[in-house]
Amino acid sequence: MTEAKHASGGDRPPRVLLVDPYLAREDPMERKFIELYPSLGLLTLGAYLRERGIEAALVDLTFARDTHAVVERLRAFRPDVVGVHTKTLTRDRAIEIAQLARAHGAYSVAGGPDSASRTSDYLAAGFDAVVPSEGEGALTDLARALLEHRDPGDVAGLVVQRGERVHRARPRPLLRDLDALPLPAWDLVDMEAYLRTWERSTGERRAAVLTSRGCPFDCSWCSKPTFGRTFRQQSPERVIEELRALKERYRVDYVRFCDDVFGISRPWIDRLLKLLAEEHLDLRWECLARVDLLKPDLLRRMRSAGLERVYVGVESGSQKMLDLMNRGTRLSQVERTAEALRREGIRQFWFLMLGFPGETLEDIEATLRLFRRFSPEEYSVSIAVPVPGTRFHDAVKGRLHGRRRAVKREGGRSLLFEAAYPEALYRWQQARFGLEAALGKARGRLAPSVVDRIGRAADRFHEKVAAPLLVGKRARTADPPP
Ligand code: B12
Ligand code: SF4
Repeated sequence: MTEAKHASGGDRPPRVLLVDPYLAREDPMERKFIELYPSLGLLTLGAYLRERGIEAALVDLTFARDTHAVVERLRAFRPDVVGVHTKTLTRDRAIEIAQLARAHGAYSVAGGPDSASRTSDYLAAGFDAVVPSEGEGALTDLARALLEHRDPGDVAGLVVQRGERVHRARPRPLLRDLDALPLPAWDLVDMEAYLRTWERSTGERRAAVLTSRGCPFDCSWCSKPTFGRTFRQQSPERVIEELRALKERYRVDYVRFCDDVFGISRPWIDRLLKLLAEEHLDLRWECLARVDLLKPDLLRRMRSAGLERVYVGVESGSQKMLDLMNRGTRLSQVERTAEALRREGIRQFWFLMLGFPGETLEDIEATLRLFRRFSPEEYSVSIAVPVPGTRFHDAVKGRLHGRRRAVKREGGRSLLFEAAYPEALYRWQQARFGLEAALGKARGRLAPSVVDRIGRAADRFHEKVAAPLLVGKRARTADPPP
């Protein structure tokens, strides 16, 4: 453990510097889908600390060029604790920040999804501690413990290195009442920079809101390192309070609900929609939801309350694959929802996945047919990523490709394990979805016969040339499902 040099006890409050190491300019996906929001986890942590008399500052590297701002803040703010939010994408920078913290005599703690799923790696790489679950209570107690010279290893919810051994303090129960959380401390980041970016690209002032924590479903490939299979939600009244604050303080006119799954409880969403109508907040919004929850009558009411776009995890056009993924959805529900969305004029963004164990070329064709039938306005088709801690990962861990490659090329663009077919086949299939999407958009502008001719020619090329060439010798007929 590093002694926090600045922690002298006495009267002054503890100081915590939070860091978001995400640098948008280095994220290849960001250039494609410009989606910038400050981390709600950090904003809530900051607000929670302040409410308890702890001084909190935040360095948000999203718009930065490098980590210079962290060094400046370390010097000026002289924190007792530096708390870094972690994602796989930002792992190296998070570790660099832990080293900077150490050099400035501050205690470093990591939290967020990546450090939650590989806690000991973060400790070995230089972090003094990791909070692998909910951060509010743990970070508050850690800051106080350091100032009072108590052993951080005794703070519930923390994981620390003790000599050769990774020591897990007793677990901390999750907060029971999310309504008791303060509003996010938006003033800790440059909200105007985010809102201006959105205004430039969409004409709207967009902000993110979270109404729940966790997800009770159990898809085989889903990694839920921080909250596991738990689920808690704020009251609709508390959600309205946050929306009103965003509207009044920042003139926000479009909201992204960032919940893993929005509107899981029907009475909850019914109440929220009623309040939205009564409050006349005049917001447009988007959310991510499941096809089994989006009943047509609900979609109509959501539309009237300002819903513009829904992200849906369609994943596959094959019921067999949905079952293997333990998705818990039926193809008939996908069809019903896609039709209702189109009827209501709500944009649909489909998530699709290729390469999941058990998938054959016929299953991929079924997905493509479904895609062709509904032509969603937006989509993302990724190659299945086996994330550590998931049943999918367990099923393929004996045939993962090298770690360096995995870390460098993660994100659904590369094949990270030995799947049924070679990577080139999946890449080619992704290109077919791209062509299909372009044809979908061309419908209405080009004569239908021309569009169909192009589509059939592409299918023939796939069957006769590409597929036989690309399938190769490695095709696994009996791919064990997770
Ligand atoms: C909303 C969201 C987004 C939004 C907003 C991102 C943002 N700035 O927050 C958008 C769409 C922009 C987005 C983008 C990306 N996202 Co995202 N996103 C989410 C989502 C659905 C919710 C995040 C959230 O707000 N959670 C709620 C808060 C309260 O939880 P939290 O952030 O985990 O924080 C709590 C604890 O983890 C802990 N904690 C967190 N940080 C810290 C730090 C310290 C010091 C401590 C003590 C505790 C602590 O305490 C917090 C409060 O209790 C999660 C899934 C999920 N459920 O977490 C994925 C998720 C975080 N995203 C993910 C990814 C991969 C990305 C992208 C990299 C995608 C890409 N470009 O390829 C980008 C990165 C962008 C960025 N700015 O970092 C992955 C991360 C996986 C990983 N291991 O890295 C997740 C887990 C989804 C998944 N299962 O794959 N994302
Ligand atoms: S994929 Fe979505 S619905 Fe499935 S377990 Fe994960 S968060 Fe829940």
